[in-house]
Amino acid sequence: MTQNTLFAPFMMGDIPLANRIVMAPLTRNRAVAGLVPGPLAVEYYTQRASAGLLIAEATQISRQGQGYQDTPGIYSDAQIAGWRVVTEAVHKAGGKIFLQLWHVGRISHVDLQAGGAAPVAPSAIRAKAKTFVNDAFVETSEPRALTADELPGIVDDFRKGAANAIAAGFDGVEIHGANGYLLDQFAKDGANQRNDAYGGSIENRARLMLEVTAAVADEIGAGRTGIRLSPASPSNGITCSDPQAQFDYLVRELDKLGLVYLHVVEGATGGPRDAVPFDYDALRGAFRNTYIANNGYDLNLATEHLSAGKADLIAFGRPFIANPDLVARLQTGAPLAEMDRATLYGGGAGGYTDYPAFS
Ligand code: 8OZ
Repeated sequence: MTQNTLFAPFMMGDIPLANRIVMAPLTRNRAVAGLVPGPLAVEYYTQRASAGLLIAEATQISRQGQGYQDTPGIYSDAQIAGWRVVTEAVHKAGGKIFLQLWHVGRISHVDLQAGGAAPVAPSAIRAKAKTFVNDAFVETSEPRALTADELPGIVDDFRKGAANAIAAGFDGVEIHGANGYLLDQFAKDGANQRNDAYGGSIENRARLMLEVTAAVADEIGAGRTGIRLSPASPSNGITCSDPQAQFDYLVRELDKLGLVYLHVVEGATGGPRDAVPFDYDALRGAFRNTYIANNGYDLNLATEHLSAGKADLIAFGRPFIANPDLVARLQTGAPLAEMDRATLYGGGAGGYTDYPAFS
């Protein structure tokens, strides 16, 4: 029998991975006091360490970058210390782990912002989207437009977040450039109506994402810097009139920085893969290093896309929630457990660390 490449080792730059299965970042809203990942997070990630690469959940780089209750941060000493326990446990279990660095932009609420301030965005355009705060789903707040002289501070917050992630023992970071959050808001004209150097043309809308990525790569090395994009996803009420041109340009420029990977959500995040026609092969072709494909993959599609050379690694999100041993289940053909939606966001061990391995 020929070996399915999904289960074969892979060198991601100079980082050896045990297989080609990636655990996609998943928001679970279970940080403890101080927005620190607690002991349950240690257990949760360790249970899933047989993935070739774990990408830890979206983690805000600043208080301003938070948009939901109980998501972890990477800007305080306590948060760094909390993450260090996670990375040590995952490494001991033989896994590799990156941290996803996050600024939500307009997908936030005044109750999460210092002094009840408005969330920040490229333009003062409210998202048609909900967030989760005070234990309820609520409309996002009206944002205010960032001034140009505030943008270097945001770049610097990403840079510090990356340095902190390395101090916490992560193998690298993934910049969250997807799903309608700050960097995606700048890239897409439905949220970006600026008329300065950060809005208008394709080049201008790409500028903040490229500056952030260059700063992070400069801080920790391009070999430890990846990025996630969702060119065609309408997540969090985002729209774009020219996604193919925008993202063809962005990926060409990102490639010049020598990033270790490009992680692409193909289609609508968590939804149809073919919602909007989009040529993902063009992105793959424009990027020389590792291409991670995500969204709606099962064993068959993953195997097909790896053998056709359409991707190097496949990221699974939701299947990892109820299947801590997803790699073994896919490899042996064991059935996959279904996740419980009611315990996705917030709470304790229930629906988080109590999904058993297949026996
Ligand atoms: C689900 C709920 C809250 C946030 C993303 C970080 O979509 C998220 C997220 C997902 O990237």
